[in-house]
Amino acid sequence: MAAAWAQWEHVTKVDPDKPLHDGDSYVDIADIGTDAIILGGTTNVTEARIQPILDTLSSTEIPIFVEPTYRPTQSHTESLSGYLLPIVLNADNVMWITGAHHEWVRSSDLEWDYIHPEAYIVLNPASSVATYTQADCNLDTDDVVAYAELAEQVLGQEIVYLEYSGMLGDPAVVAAVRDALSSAQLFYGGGIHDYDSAYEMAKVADTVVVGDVLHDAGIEAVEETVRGATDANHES
Ligand code: 1GP
Repeated sequence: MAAAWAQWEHVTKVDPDKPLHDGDSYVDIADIGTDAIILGGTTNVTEARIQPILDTLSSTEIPIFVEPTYRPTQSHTESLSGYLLPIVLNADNVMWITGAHHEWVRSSDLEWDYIHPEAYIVLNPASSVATYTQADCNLDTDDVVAYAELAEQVLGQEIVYLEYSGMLGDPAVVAAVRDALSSAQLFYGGGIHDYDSAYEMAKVADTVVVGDVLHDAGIEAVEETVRGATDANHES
């Protein structure tokens, strides 16, 4: 069976720590053509914050995954498709490579069918995720490509995630990474805020992830990014 994310072109990342834009509701996100919702953020992605959002989305069909900052023990519910567990390959703090994960595995029985790792490469030194994980973002294209190959060929990762959170990345780096991957799905996230930025990054990544613009500008702006990603993937 193909992985859930194999057909994802556009994903909306909802930060449970940030309010939605005025007048928006979670349910509306399901209708804009985005392929999945990821509930994720650098901190406070806790069960207490996640559960009410899952409850609100229970009437929708859209796949919903959580990038937890808590031990992912919540049993599978109808509205939750699974967990995506970030491993930050260029973190200086081992906590974000295997540390927290080791703790979680050690302290409970996890439902592995619903837990999928993502190999993150964090590339915006000014982002809170870079600060939090003490990521070494001083990487040239060859360094980034090497991390991606390491993820796929050595660590067997099925998702490689180029994380520029808060800034638009370099499409040449993204293209170089995609060229180097054989079958891993390349997620790109960071700074996508309109049709053009979504189009540009969807041309070089398999899946674009749109986050902050949802909270800052609202669902209509995210819908524009869906159009950009769709056109990039489907124009002849
Ligand atoms: C963040 O990759 C996502 O984890 C999206 O980034 O918030 O900059 O859109 P933005």
